[in-house]
Amino acid sequence: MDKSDKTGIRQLYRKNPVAADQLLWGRKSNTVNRRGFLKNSGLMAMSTALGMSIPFARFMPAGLIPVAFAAENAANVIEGKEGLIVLNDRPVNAETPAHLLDDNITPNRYMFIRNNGVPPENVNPETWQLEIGGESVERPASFSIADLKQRFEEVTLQLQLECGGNGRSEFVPAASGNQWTVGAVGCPTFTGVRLRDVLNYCGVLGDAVYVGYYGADTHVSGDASRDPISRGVPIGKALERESLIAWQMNGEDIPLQNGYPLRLVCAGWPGSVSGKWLNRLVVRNQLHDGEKMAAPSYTVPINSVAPGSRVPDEEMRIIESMPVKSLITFPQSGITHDIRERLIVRGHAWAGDDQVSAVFISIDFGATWLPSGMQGAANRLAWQNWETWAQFPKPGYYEVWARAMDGQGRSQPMIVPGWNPRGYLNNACHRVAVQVV
Ligand SMILES: Nc1nc2c(c(=O)[nH]1)N[C@H]1C(S)=C(S)[C@@H](COP(=O)(O)O)O[C@H]1N2
Ligand SMILES: [Mo]
Repeated sequence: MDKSDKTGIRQLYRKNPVAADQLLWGRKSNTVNRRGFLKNSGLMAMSTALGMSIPFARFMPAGLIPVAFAAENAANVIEGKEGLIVLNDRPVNAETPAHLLDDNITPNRYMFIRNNGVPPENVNPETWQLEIGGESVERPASFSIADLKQRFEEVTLQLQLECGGNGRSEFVPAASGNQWTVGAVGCPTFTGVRLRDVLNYCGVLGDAVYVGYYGADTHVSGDASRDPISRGVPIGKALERESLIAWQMNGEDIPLQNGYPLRLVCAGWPGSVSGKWLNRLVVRNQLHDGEKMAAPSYTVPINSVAPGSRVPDEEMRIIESMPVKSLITFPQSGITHDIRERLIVRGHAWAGDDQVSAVFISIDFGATWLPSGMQGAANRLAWQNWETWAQFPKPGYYEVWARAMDGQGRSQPMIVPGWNPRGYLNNACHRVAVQVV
């Protein structure tokens, strides 16, 4: 293949990013200088492939694959979720392109879908029951949705959910699982009751350490004795004010794929702790032992490991609060922009259980960073919106990068962080391509 074959390079990038990288950047030849930046021949190949010049090329690290070569949108197939990119159809997994996450509150149709099994059919909210049990509950009980509404205070909160595997597609060597890019995240409002009100009503014994969930979805194998997933949170997280048992998303029934008619929402942690189609909660006197609680699921190495390593289960820890991250939701990657105008740049940022303290953007591959304006969260565990603008010195290919910092001063990395066997917790900076003319 020729370096100037843009379509070919895009296809190669999707199939084998490492090979595409090598072809474009000629890593094997001497096109890279000692500091890891490109020399002229590599740059010319890159500009030819892009079809335009790169004004800040001197800051472009070698090995960086221009975000302009990222995958194009595939055809959508999920009813009521138009625009989502389907990564898998059995079980259904679909992510939201970043530019469709521009709303401050994620609309139901743009909430990503991550299913481990097959959602229940013919759900009847009138007869739906939620059982509360487990060895550390004083008075096991069963509630209809009407009981929950009648007995407990109703609360509405905006809550951010992100799949632990969001960003997995960037890990090298590749990690198995859905190849999420950036769109397995959303922040709708949820209406329901506090998990702690329900647990306290039933009585939590002093030895309680964990709350596990079970849902009505079934295993893809069809084997009724197997749960697709049954995870949960430590009792401390369960008893927080923001942990909800919800029956509404954005004031409407929760979409079937997102857990209709009832789901758990424990925001800021991997989405996998927020059980959908919720029909049973267990208060445990030990770490919950449901499906996908054990390593390697939703765990990362306690100590960093070399890419591609095999890591023994006992050297893995369960993921809790998610790391700081941000998304550029405007402009859409790949736009053409008039050099005479300022470009508005905006998006959201979140930091697990923590707050975001600042968001910066760069238009020169990270050489300089400018702080953006930021709003506070609607409530704890909601994402925060930020907005700023950029102005470009001359025509050509640019990337806008965003980098958020949490309340403890921890920043997003510019490149993919610590490799781990299942490809979790990639909170690298989001990048969008802009062609300035
Ligand atoms: N019962 C059940 N709950 C579940 C899942 C599932 O497959 N079954 N997937 C989990 C995972 S891994 C994630 S990331 C979130 C996704 O929520 P969403 O599909 O509403 O975006 O739901 C979690 N809760
Ligand atoms: Mo997930």
